[in-house]
Amino acid sequence: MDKFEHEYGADQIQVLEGLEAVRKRPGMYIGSVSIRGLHHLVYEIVDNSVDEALAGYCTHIKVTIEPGNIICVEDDGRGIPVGKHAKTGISAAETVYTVLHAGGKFGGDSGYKVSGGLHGVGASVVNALSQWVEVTIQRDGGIYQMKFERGKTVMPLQKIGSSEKTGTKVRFLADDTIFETLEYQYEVLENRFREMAFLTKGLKISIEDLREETPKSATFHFEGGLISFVEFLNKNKEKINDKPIYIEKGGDFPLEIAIQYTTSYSENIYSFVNNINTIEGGTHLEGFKRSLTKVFNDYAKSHNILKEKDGNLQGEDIREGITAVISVKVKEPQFEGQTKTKLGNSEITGIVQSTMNETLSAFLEENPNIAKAILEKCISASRAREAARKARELVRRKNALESSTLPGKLADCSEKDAKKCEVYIVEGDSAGGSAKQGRDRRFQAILPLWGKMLNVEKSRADKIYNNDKLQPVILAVGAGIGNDFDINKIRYGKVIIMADADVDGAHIRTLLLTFFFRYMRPLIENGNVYLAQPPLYKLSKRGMQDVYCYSDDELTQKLEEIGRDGINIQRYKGLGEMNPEQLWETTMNPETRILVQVKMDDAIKADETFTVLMGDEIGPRREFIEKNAKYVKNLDV
Ligand code: 0RA
Repeated sequence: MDKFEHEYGADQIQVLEGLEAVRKRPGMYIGSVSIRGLHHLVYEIVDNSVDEALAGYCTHIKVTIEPGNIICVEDDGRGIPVGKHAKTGISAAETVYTVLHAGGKFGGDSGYKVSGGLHGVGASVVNALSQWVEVTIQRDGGIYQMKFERGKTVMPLQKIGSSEKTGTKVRFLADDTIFETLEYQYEVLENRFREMAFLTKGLKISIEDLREETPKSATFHFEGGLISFVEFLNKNKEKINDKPIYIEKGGDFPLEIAIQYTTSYSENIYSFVNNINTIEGGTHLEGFKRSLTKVFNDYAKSHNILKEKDGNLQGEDIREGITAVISVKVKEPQFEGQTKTKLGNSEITGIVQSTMNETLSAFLEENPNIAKAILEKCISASRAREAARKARELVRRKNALESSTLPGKLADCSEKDAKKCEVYIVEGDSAGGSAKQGRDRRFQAILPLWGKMLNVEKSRADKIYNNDKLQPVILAVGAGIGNDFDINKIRYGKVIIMADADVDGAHIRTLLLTFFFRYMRPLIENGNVYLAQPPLYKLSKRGMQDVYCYSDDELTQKLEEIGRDGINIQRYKGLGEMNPEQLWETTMNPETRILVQVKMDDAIKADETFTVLMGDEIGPRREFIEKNAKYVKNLDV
């Protein structure tokens, strides 16, 4: 044994039991053991360094994905304290890595931890779920190091050299007996670190992926903070106010807001509490919306842009075309909702509202041209909403007159219980025909799509109601759109998009997803939207049953199993090449098909995708589709 005593006292036994509990039920601590949980490990470690940056001591965080999926996170903060912890008798650093929820309990609290929601479970959870962890600290003139295996200390903290620098470096290899995969997705990590850099003005975060021969890397550093964030989100859109409106306030409830209007018709508001994306919104978002509605209405009235008799503009009119990011810091956040991403602290609504009222109304007074341009857009939004309501009524009346409210092209199923029913939305006539013949008509309906797809990003609701291609989708789903959408009225439990595995298929898929995202969002949130996965290859050989492969990896694997002798490989270019039986067997039979559920968690990434795809600039679009033809598979990461 080395000179550093390391005996297990009563406290330590408790510690080991604690980490054993994490290994037994990893999902309780990091959400899941899928790739999402794997990425979470990295966020946990990086969050600790971001806390050090928020405390004002760290300027640069460097993340490296090393060959073999080893993660290295290095910061230039003060270094985790190395002194002995009074109660446990072991170093503070080791305590942080071995005691559940021990982080942030050693004085010098920075105040607002990047914690809460799914985050904030701490370094000890990462330790418990890793094959090994190695922590190197530079501090107090020395270099210190400690090592762990599956949560157990194999080398307690010891001095291994001297250094005048300070900082913390953590390297770890996640446990492959716990996680489904250890293959980190560079793009997912890159997106999260970009977001973190936007949210922490001045902090530099770099990421490098050394797993392949040509390394990938990026560095994010935004002096503009949320202003840069909003400019990034709007980079392919036409702006109404060139410079985002910026609101910042320190004190007990630090608050930062950036707002920029574009000529698009969508509403993109992202909110964060302690750097966590509050996808479900909450009291801070409520305060923001109330203030926005009130300040613009007051300004419009007092400047005679809106007459008293016109009544008020609705919140949704004022939010048309808005891109905004709201970031608040709350000391004891209460997170509610299904995914624990909804802020519950009721006092925050009023605080956000009053802070924003003051700054926003002052801004409008000082910038009358911008105020006028935004209000003109709000007023036409209000007119369009009225027109949409009329169009909707027209559709309803027309439906009431016609015997059936269902679109003519729809081949419906016989089952009446919506939960058991599925509708396949299929592009093109030949695939639609095969699907109609191949389906199980008891519970599977087919809706073929025809004609040119409307670009939903650029269209207001009134046009969408009257679009020939989307109207059948609206009628088939049967639950309305926009604010009228009622998830309880959906006619099918599964809405399945079936498109070719090529660039055009990716395009139609994205257009439909955009439409669902913007106009039937609960359908995605509720998990009703799926993507069918047609096979890419068919392998046939005399005396052997046909084998289908759904990816290139699977093809390689199957070829290895079967051997290449006398084998015929058919590559499917489209759904139309399959006969009804094959389509049923490979893509529609619930026993054998693969369905990918579309998840909406990562709304920012999806919105960016949609914006690039649908936005005004055609150049980046083609390129993007080609690069990301398979992106939809990553929606749930
Ligand atoms: C000084 C005091 C405290 C933490 C740190 C430095 C520190 C921790 C980490 C974790 C990763 N990098 C780091 N750099 C510095 C304790 C502060 C507290 O308990 O609130």
